[in-house]
This record gives sequence, C-alpha cells and structure tokens, in this order.
Amino acid sequence: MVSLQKETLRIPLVSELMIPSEKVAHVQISNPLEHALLVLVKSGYSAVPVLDPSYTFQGVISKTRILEETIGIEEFEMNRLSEIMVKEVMDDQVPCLTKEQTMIDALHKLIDHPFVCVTNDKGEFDGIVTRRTILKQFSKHYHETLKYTMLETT
Ligand code: 4BW
Repeated sequence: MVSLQKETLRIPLVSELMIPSEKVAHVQISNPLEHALLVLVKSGYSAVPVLDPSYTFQGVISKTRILEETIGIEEFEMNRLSEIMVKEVMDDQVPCLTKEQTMIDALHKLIDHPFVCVTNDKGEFDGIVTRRTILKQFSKHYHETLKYTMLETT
C-alpha cells in the first residue's frame, strides 16, 4: 500500500508531459502577420510559438497582438497585416522550460502563461507544456490519492 502511494506521487518530468514539436502549430519569425493570423484562425489557438528557420525558439505571437496592429483611427486596417512581420510584434519575453525540469517548474510558469515552450541547450524548440496537461495530472493525482486514503480508512 505504501509503495503504491509513493508511485502515485512521483513528480513527472517535463519530457513526459510536453506536446512534441511536430504536433504544435507554429509560425516563422519572418512571416507577415497576415500569414500568422491565418495559422491562428485555422488552428483555433489564441497564441502559438514563433521559430526561426533553424527551429530555434524566438517568442510567442497571439491573435490579440496581431489585431492590435490593425486598429486605425476610424476602422480596422487589415491590409497592414501584409506589411508587418511577426518578429516586429511577437512577445520575446516569455519563460521556457527544459525537458529535464519537473511538473512543479512547469506549474509555476503556467500560472501566468497558458502554455510554456520547451527548448534544448541550443535554444531549439522541443515542444510545449500546457495548463490542460498540468490540470489533468493534478486531477489524476487527486483522485488516486483520495482512493488510497479511502482504502486505508476502511
Ligand atoms: O484545437 C483544440 N483542440 C483541443 N483539444 N483543445 C483546444 C483546442 N483549441 C483550444 N482548446 C482548449 C484547450 O483546453 O482551449 C484552451 C485554451 O486554448 P488557447 O491556448 O487559448 O488557444 C486549451 O487549453 P490548453 O490545452 O491548456 O492550451 C493552452 C494554450 O496552449 C492554448 C494555445 O495557445 C496553446 N496550444 C495548445 N496546444 C497547442 C497550442 N499551440 C499550438 N499547437 C498546439 N497543438
């Protein structure tokens, strides 16, 4: 019983929790904003990672940041989106994780960000960890711990 509880409470590594890069929608740093908006609308995500041609992580671009660029004095000026590049408006001040860090490191960063990018020591993009993944882990641990606690008290 005790050994089962220890197994249940093992803290997973980021490598076990992340969505791998090949399943993550992204845009390139030199893409115009109109292409980035297309990727965001088609994928259904509100923000995605920005990479350079060598797959090095550069920042995050969101629908909100793109739409802010279209605000003119009297109307939305959508034609501006072909003239502005992703690198000009992306957020490059976002935290990252490495595969070797733990779920607790991810949890701290996900308080202020809906997802956090995972990079290697060269800054290359490995994937993302999302709030959904961490919440699912906590839900699983909560239910398993509750199950063992109830077994012990009966
Ligand atoms: O297309 C979707 N499929 C599924 N299964 N869930 C989705 C999808 N779009 C949105 N959701 C749900 C998720 O629960 O809405 C939440 C908020 O989405 P967001 O932020 O505002 O687009 C999703 O929460 P989450 O899984 O914890 O993801 C947090 C954020 O991580 C998303 C998005 O910005 C990013 N993200 C998640 N999966 C991604 C991704 N970005 C690129 N590629 C992916 N595969």
